[in-house]
Amino acid sequence: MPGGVSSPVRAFRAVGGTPVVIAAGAGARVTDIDGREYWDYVQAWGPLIVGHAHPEVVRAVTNAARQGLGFGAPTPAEVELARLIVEALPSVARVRFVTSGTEAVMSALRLARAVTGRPLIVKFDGCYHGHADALLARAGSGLLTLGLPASPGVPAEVAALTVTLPFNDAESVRALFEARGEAAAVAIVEPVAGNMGVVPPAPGFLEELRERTSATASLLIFDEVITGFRLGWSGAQGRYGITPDLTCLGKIIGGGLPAAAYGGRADLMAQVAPEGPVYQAGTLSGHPLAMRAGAETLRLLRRPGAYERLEALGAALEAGLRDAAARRGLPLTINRVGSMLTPFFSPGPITDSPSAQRADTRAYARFFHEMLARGVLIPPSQFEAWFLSLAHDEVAVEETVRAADAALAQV
Ligand code: KE4
Repeated sequence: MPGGVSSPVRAFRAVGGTPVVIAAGAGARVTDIDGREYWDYVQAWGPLIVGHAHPEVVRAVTNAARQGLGFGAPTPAEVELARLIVEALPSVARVRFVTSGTEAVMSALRLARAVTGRPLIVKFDGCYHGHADALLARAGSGLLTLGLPASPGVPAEVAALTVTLPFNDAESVRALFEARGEAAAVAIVEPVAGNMGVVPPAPGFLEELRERTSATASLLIFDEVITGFRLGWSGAQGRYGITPDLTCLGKIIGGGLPAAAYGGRADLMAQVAPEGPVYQAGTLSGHPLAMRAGAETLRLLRRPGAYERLEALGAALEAGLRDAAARRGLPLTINRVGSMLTPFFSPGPITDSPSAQRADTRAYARFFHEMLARGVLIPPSQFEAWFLSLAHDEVAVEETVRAADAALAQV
């Protein structure tokens, strides 16, 4: 197994040391194979918003497993989850399930290129949308120049069809769409960035993107793989009042099991095979156990007060970390939206990838290990989001802040 892991970030390369190997999770805590317990802010990178091994989710999945482990056929569970998603997201009239966020984004981009007949993809520096070739492209020398491969194995011809703009830069959006809007199939954005660390949209940024894509008959994709059902029942699009043409979902909708989806306008989704000509398929798409885990998770999130609770826990953790850093006289900039946050080791402000990149990653690495030693597992990278769940409580936050206060003294 390259790096000894199934996904690079788990290898602790950004913070050094040997990755912890997790044996079990329960609520807001995980236990490693040596029996050490941690408050968990990785939360499997976002899906476990109701906590690890929630009894109602485990019971539902166990019962479903007794009925079989997949059929490659329509099942009631996928219809149930589809209905919940369509109910929650007014912009999503129809939805197709796939197995990973990468697959959701890859499929949505193919659909956008098919329905517009255009080749160009616009993405934003610091946003991550999975590892499809078209999205492993980085900005060329100038804003309007061709993209360059961001990984070996991505042909230059493919990267050249992806333009990367600065996140939160409405002026670059206006300039790009003025110059090349007629060739743009789609713009894709994390409406709240989570993959450069948490960076909220600047006022007017998402609005400019919506206006420019509409004005040039390009499509707008919101990649809500992280923010979907994280930032509210209607995700970031509900929180910021922007209606995308297509939305990509993942993580929370599978409740920790492999499930993702893309969906949106009925006229666009009608182009997806077998109804339309745009081909996309998947052996494990709509897997009944993942559908069941997702439906139970969303049902728990739909209960009154769930998002208020997540907001209160996020605010308490942010305040505690901020106070601890102030006591130590350390420059910590905390970006938070709801129950996702990132403390940057930087005076800030952190509003885009260049400013995020200026954070002191060595300080973060030392902080990471000091926290680990005190029983708190935070993401092993400065450029990821910490997640709170409904299983976290005031005790978890107090113990985390106490650990951070001691850890910061060692940074
Ligand atoms: P997956 O293919 O990993 O299921 O989803 C890709 C993806 C798409 N869009 C957004 C906004 C995402 O954050 C992701 C994946 N997120 C990373 C961590 N930020 C997953 C962790 C990993 O790569 O191991």
